Parts: sequence; C-alpha cells; structure tokens
Amino acid sequence: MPDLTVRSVDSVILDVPLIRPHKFATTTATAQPILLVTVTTEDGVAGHGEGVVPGGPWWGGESVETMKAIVDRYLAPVIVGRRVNELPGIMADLERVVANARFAKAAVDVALHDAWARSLGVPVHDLLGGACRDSIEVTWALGSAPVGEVLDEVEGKLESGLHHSFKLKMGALPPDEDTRRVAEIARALDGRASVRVDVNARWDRFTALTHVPRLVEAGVDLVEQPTPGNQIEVLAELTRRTGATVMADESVCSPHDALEVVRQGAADVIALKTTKVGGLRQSREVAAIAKAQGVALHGATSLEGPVGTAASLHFVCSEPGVNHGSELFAPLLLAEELLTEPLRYADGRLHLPEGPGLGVELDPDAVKRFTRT
Ligand code: MUC
Ligand code: MG
Repeated sequence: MPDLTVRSVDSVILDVPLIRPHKFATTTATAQPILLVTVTTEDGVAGHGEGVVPGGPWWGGESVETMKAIVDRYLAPVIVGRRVNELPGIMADLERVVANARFAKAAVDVALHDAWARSLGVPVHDLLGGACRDSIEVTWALGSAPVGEVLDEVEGKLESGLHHSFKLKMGALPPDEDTRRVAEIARALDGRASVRVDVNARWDRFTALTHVPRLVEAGVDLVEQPTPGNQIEVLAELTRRTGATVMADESVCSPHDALEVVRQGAADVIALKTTKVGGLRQSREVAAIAKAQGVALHGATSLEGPVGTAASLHFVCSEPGVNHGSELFAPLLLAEELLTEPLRYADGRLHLPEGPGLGVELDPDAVKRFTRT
C-alpha cells in the first residue's frame, strides 16, 4: 500500500506571457500569473494544482499573492501529516481556518486529488466517479478589442477548425458603443459561428434592460453576467424579460449561490469554474443543484494554465450535467504550455489526457523559467 501521508505543501508563483494582450472590462492582461501548488506524499508522489484568477484581483478579490499567503501560512499546516484520501475532512477543516478564499482552496483541492490519484495509479476522473465523455467542445474567448481585430482573429480560428463559437468580453467601453461594436461582429459572423458575450457584471439593471435585447437582435446567442453578481433578482428579471439566453458567472461562487440562482430562475446556464467555487468537490455540489432544476452547465475557466485546465477537464468529463460546452481554451492563450506533452485540442474539442492523476506532466525547465523571483 502506498503511504498517502502528506509530507509537504509548497507553492510558487509563475508569470506566463500571453500570445496577445487579453483586455477585460477593467484591466488588460499581458501575462497570466499562476500559483502552482505542489502536495508531496511521504512516498515522494507529487500532485499539482493551480491558484488562478482571470488577470488579477478585479474579478473576485483574490490574486496569486493573496493565495500564496493563504496557502503557505494557513492551509498548508492543516494538510501536512494528513493522508490525501482524507480529502473531504481536510477541505472541511480548511473552512474552520480560512473563510472564503475559494480560488486558493481550489488549488489545494486539485493538488490533493492529483497526488491521491497518482499514488493509486488512476486518473483523477476515477476519483470523481468515472468518465462519461472523453472530450468537450471549446469556445474561444476574445478580449474587448476593435471590430477589425476581433474579426481577423475569429476568421483565423474558423479556418483552423479549432473553434466554432466565440465569447467576446464587454464592459470596457460605454454600453452604447460596446453594444454597437458587438452587434457589428455578430452580424458579420451570422450563420458561421456562435457569438456569446461576457459583460463581467459591469452594467446596472436599466443599462442591461436597454442593451441586452439589442444584442439578442444582432444574433448574440448567450449573454453572460450582465449585472452585479449579488443582484440575483435582477438577473432573473433579465432572463424573464429580454429573451436572451442568460449565463450566471459571478453570481455563482458556491453551492448556496447556485441554489439561489435556480430557486429564482435567474439563469438558463451556470458557468461552472472549478476555481471560483473552491475545487472539484464543490463543483460537484454546484452541478447537482443545477441538474435538480434543469439548469444547464458550461465548463468555464478563470484562464487556468495546463494543470488547472486539466483539472477542469477531468471534472467536466465526469459530470453529465455539463451539457453546454466549455471555454477551456486558456492553455492556447499562453505563450508556452509548460508541459512535456501538450494538451490535445482537435476537431473543436479538448481531449482528456491518459495517465495517472491529471494526466499532464510539467516541464521543470519551463516552470523554472517562469517562476517569479
Ligand atoms: C470570465 O469572467 O468568464 C473567461 C474567459 C475570459 O476571457 O475571461 C474569463 C473570465
Ligand atoms: Mg465570466
């Protein structure tokens, strides 16, 4: 029997450049910071997890720097000396020491799953109950950029055959101008690609009631989180009144949030990020709640690197409730993939890797090159 006792929990910050700037509503990322957490057992088996937020603390208040402090100082002492197969108990104990901090806890949850699965010689999806699919469709996301720039990038992607749907970030421009920009793009792609938008909670109720119908009329297929995350009744009103397919993102950061969204009929789809909800175990709870009310699930991303993306991929491939595709594209946005064998994107889909744990192997030289000093 392998010794499953955790010998150490370590973390380093990586800064991985992007292939092009990614413009969000309030910030532009040129590199993605990743907190790489490593859980090592007494047998020397190492499992990895990533603490990642989309481009910085603007999204949910956490950053790689806050996550590093939380993991090193408060979470690691609770974990060292315990066995990786005590995961449910460990995660419950972490709640007693640190409130919220879900992105940081997700990094630890994934590293524990990876170390446990590697110790047993099985893939992580086996620990989640087994796989129901071996790949998932991947939407490509574009930052808030001018029409010509967006269309050039989309045409290139359509030609490559890798992506057939596109998520456009909104919220950086005044709403009128932003809506005109997106409407022009949606009309240019009519019948050739699915266009979705993410407003990242930047509009108030009246702005959303004014502009969401215009987006729908222009052919936008899905509108993600137009209004503030905690205003669930406003999201519900938009879902009822605008005719848009509405996806909740910032509104669902926990199973309880998911319960509120489904109770109020606030969204057609929930963007499920394994990061923002605190890991793979919490993701299963969110999925169970969505399924119980017939709400669709999308395999969403916080722009995880290859380890975090592989973790989300194992999750979506083990959860039949994820029935609205994914946006697990971020490794393709990184200038380097950090792995000895890249993740396999083909036929518009990301394919589940084989092998124990997450099924990906980090390239130690690449990790060293991007480690923040
Ligand atoms: C978000 O809010 O959905 C996902 C893709 C992207 O461009 O930003 C992220 C964050
Ligand atoms: Mg979003």
